Amino acid sequence: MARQTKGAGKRVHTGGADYRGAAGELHQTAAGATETLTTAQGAPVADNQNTLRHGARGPALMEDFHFREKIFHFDHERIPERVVHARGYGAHGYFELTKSLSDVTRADVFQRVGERTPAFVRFSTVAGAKGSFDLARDVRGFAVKIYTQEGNWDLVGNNIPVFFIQDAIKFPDLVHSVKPAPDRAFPQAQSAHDNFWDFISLTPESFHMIMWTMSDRAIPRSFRFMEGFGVHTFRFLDEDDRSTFVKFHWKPKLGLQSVVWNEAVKINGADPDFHRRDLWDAISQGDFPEWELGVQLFDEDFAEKFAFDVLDPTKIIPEEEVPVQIVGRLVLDRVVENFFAETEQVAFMTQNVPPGIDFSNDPLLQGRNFSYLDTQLKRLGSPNFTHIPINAPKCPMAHFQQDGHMAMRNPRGRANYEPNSWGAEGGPREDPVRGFRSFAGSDEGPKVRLRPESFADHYSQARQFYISQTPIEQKHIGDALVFELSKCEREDIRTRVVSHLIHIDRDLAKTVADGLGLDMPKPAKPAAEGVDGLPASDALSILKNSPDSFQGRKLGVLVTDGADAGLFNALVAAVEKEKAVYEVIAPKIGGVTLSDGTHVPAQQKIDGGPSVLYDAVAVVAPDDGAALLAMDAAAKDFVTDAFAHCKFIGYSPEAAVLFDKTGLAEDLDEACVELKSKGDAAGFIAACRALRHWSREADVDLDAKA
Ligand code: HDE
Repeated sequence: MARQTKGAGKRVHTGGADYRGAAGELHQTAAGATETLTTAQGAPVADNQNTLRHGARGPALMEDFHFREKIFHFDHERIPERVVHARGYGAHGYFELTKSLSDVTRADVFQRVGERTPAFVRFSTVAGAKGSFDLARDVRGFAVKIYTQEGNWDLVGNNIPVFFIQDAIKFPDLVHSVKPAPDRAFPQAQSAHDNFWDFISLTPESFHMIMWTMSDRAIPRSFRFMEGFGVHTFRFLDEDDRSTFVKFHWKPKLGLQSVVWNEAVKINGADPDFHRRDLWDAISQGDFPEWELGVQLFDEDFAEKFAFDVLDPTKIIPEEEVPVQIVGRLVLDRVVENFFAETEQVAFMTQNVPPGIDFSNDPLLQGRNFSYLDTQLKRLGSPNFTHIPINAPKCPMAHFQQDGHMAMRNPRGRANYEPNSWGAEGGPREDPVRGFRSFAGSDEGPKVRLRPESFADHYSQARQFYISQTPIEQKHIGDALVFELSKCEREDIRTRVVSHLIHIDRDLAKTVADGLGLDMPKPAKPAAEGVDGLPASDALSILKNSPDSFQGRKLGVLVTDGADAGLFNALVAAVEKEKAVYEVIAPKIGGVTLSDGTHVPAQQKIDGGPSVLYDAVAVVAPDDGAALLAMDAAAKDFVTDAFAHCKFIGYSPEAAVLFDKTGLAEDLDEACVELKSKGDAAGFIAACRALRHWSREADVDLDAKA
């Protein structure tokens, strides 16, 4: 006290009790609270605003255990993010069996039709860090944990059915190449750079997957509108341990949909959380995302006959050759209570399979079976990560594992070993009948490091994927390759990529070479002669599997004061009838007053709600409102972007001035729908079921003229 110079002894402006008493503010914010704040040890806290000090302006005191505990805990809040798939978003739900598979597997989850088994799903991007944006051009993780009555089954899949590499030993190289370069630490969450394409162009087995990642599959509109795949060939085992090969597919109930690249780039700025917000909103609004589980079942004979090796994870089995049978559905109906506890701490592991499901010899899967357990120890810090509620099985568990960091469960009683002679009190025993049994494979051969010959055809299925796409989808693949390679500084890398594309499709290779201003190189030397004439497979195209429905999609309605109430209300009614949603975008977030005097709150101010956030847009404004919009840069972007991204645009007649001001008036097409009266609203929303007016792209993109 003696050394204080300012305010010494006054006790009015900084002292805990006096301050709170004087300001009264804290008492107000505490109003309604029913719980007392405590330390982690349970001691009630009297003052959470000020550290304990020797005098109001004096040094802090070590004995302030509340302060020290709080800061200590804060300092340790972070755990290592996932090395890959760091950015992700999860939700709870259930798996419901719709067709029994008891003839091919004894897995308990596939026995009883109608039974629901709890599930947790985490979607993710691969390359970016935890804080990166959602609309990176990237593979999406689609990891499902099903809490079966015979242990957790984790199907740790992606939204693309093949992978870049054939052997797990290449995974660190692949991931290093796509992640930020070690010297400069950029670029983040992007594959458009030298290191990635250097590795790819030297790894021809990656080219099938490259076709997928350069397609619109890599920029999905929503997690809800993408497929999921188990990728590898797995095995089902029946009661007698007879094996059937199986590939797993998740098919979205609302169909497939992606965005376009220019849109993705802008969404990342406008709403970096676009995908997680979409999932959160849909589930919170009761519009529960749903997928069907499909299985492709085949035997050794088929595997022998099939043109490719079923153990090669860079290959699919076309649905035309082995149909996908639908056997269940996955519904996400509950958001997490706490992101960290659930989504961040969830530990998926390919090796989590219940009795009746087993691995194949796919060398990627075999490597993954080591990696996922190993990584959990690093991230979660204790072998007891299965004690965390999100990872704990929901069936009875009994084993002799004990102790370790953060142990929540330990063996009861005296016996912590087995065999023992303590009888019924001696703990659990093995069960050869119900227990997990592995497929009795009889593999043999020399000890070698050798890629099988049967893995050597790298281009035929890439070509099959490419020819299965609609022309606009093929154009997007070409555009994506040109974009990505134009970000590579080294011309030899660009050239080397094109030298592989020649084997996939000559026209595609030519388009990319032209787009880059390159001469056509010589073709790369293929590792094997390809299979000629694989037929197109419609299942591989997004647009051939479009839903023809606006359900689950979002309309953005840009309005100003005085907007026609009848038209606005008719639009809202049509959207709701379609089971879609809408957002109001207005000059002020406070909203607008419609022509009939009703007040409509806005969800977005114009600058915060660009049209890239919506599947279709409408502009409803009277003369003066439209004139206001026509001078506003963000409102003009709203329309020009919607137009450039081939979206359906509805507009009240007065709003046509926006097209004049943006130079689009001459170019309007049938997907720009004038809404003369409320009677036109339903027709406009019905037209939106096409989702995009793709033929417009030819008029708005220089690359389409090439
Ligand atoms: Fe993963 N992968 N992976 N991966 N993977 C991880 O596990 C790995 C691969 C996939 O939401 C890690 O818990 C290796 C294919 C998803 O938590 C790690 C190889 C497929 C997720 C790991 C692969 C996947 C991961 C990082 C090559 C699709 C996110 C954190 C052999 C079938 C799961 C973690 C979640 C995560 C290793 C290849 C899907 C490091 C070694 C192929 C969806 O263990």
